[in-house]
Amino acid sequence: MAMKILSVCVSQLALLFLLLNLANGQGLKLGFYNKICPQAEQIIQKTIARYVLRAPTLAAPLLRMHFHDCFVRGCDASLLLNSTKGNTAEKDHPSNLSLRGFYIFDAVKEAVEKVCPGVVSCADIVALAARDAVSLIHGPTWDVPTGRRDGRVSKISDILSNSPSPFMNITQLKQMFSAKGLDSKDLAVLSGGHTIGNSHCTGFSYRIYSFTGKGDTDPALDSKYIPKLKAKCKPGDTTTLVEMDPGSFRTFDTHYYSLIQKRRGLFVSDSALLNDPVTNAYITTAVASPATFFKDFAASMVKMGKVGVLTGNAGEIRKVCYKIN
Ligand code: HEM
Ligand SMILES: *[C@@H]1O[C@H](CO)[C@@H](O)[C@H](O)[C@H]1NC(C)=O
Ligand SMILES: *[C@@H]1O[C@H](CO)[C@@H](O)[C@H](O)[C@H]1NC(C)=O
Ligand SMILES: CC(=O)N[C@H]1CO[C@H](CO)[C@@H](O)[C@@H]1O
Repeated sequence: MAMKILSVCVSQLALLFLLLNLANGQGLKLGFYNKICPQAEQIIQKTIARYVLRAPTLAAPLLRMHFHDCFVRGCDASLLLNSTKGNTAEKDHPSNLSLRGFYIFDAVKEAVEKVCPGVVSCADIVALAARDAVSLIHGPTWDVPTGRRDGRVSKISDILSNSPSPFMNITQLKQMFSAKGLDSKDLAVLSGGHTIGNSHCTGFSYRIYSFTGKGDTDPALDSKYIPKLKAKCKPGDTTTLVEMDPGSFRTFDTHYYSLIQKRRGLFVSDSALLNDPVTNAYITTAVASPATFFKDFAASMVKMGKVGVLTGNAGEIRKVCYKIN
């Protein structure tokens, strides 16, 4: 009898551990491919370097891709799946406007498949590519726990409730992040990704032309910055790209945080970091110590890379990244 109770307890404990592990991405480990495809990380790094060294602006979409993948259905490469007859995929949501560089994953996957067919997941490729892209433009580098498996589902309808929008205030942003197990510090740190890359005017033009619908401007923006933004974006412009961190949009640094301090964050969601004690204090920390930001960014990226991952026998290893097997 005692034995029986004990074994029930043990199996329930095992189940509990399993659930906890799924939630924390504990099925991942460093060097998952060391034995089954020892060249994997090097092939990925080389291929990413080939693209990013030729066109450094590609580092930004590669970083952003990992964020968008992880927030919708976990880091399972669902973002890379094409729409099919009867299903519109995440990729085809209007918010994908600036998601570019999907072809890079096709090239990376092809290079990896040649050496180790059917072994390396697209989800791991997305996570490793983000790391490699950031370090190639002089950002931090970090070890990426691997062993993610690829999802088989990608739905446009999952985007709205899972993706933070540039129009969100601090309360909404904190909610979106905490729904993924990420805290206020992670929010402040990962927003630092906006130190590189571009935005379309549509992400912020209401702040300079009609903030409350009355031809007014956002009081949270430095009034001296508004004419500069107006010069770049005419009303209704949906195509022009603006550097999010003007002057250093190709360099991974802490200049993004200096901009926010000057009330020149481009999105409402950037400015919003001033409105919470934790995120506000982090801006000061990052500006004072780039080394601290680099270390924190690495840690938060690893944490984000564990969100909702599929491991073990879940999902599959796709043969090509844009469609399920
Ligand atoms: C906090 C919530 C976030 C919001 C609301 C947000 C929103 C946006 C928006 C609206 C754009 C411009 C898209 C366009 O119009 O072309 C953008 C670009 C970008 N985001 Fe975020 N983002 C967030 C978090 C992140 C995170 C966590 C990362 C990565 C760690 C990231 C990395 C990037 C990068 C690198 C770009 C530039 C992409 C390019 O140049 O192609 N963002 N983001
Ligand atoms: C699917 O996506 C890839 C990019 O990842 C693209 O090259 C391809 O043309 C797309 N369409 C189809 C029908 O495969
Ligand atoms: C944030 O936005 C939500 C939704 O519009 C609103 O209900 C809430 O009051 C806002 N919070 C802050 C702190 O502005
Ligand atoms: C890169 C990419 O997949 N872009 C797609 C984004 O969504 C629109 C539709 O809203 C498609 O036309 C694009 O091809």
